Amino acid sequence: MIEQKLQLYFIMGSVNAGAADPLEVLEAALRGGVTCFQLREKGLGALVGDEKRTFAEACQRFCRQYDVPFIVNDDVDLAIAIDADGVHIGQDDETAAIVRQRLGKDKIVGVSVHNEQEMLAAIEVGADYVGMGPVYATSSKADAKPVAGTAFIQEMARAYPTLPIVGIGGITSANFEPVLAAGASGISLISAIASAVDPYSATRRFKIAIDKGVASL
Ligand code: TZP
Ligand code: MG
Repeated sequence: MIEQKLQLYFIMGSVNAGAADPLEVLEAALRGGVTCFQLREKGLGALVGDEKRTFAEACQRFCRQYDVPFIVNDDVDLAIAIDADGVHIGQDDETAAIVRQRLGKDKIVGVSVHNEQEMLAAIEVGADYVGMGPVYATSSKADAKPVAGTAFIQEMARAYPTLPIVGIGGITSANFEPVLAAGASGISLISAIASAVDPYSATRRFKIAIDKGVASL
């Protein structure tokens, strides 16, 4: 079930790990129990070309070891070239319809949506999940939209219960519960894991809290 895979969704690019080795951070997150991983190679110093592909393949190998889906942000060509499990796109990227066509029906297609019209379009093209945010303030995305809170998640989860939602933006172990309570299937995180002093322990804390809490939500 895709919902289970979305529960604890880690997103990272090589620049998000700070002074740490990003592959070590990913390995720690996988050991800690993340259920999905998205390579989002963006921002100043981001890898491109062959270096990006080599890094992507290394991330993919780790994800396979842990049986965790490996999703590529934006870069459909790369996803196809290395046979990634899926692609996540925003509204300014290649359209979801084209991405679905290029990837085929068995791959995961995730779309960021910010209003009902975009939600309906995502349903229409057969997206597997939608991302909504930023739920809280974030410094991980330079061009992030205004903080949205959890109201939109709740509204869309009630109106369109068949399309899984993940919340994103500023989510921490202290504030993730309202996101799930609003009806999201999962939380996606960059800094709460990638910038943690101990990414393994940070992930474990989320994992334990989610596993404990999900039944009661
Ligand atoms: N899209 C909306 S907010 C965001 C993205 C990619 C960044 C989330 O990063 P963090 O560190 O979990 O706030
Ligand atoms: Mg994008």
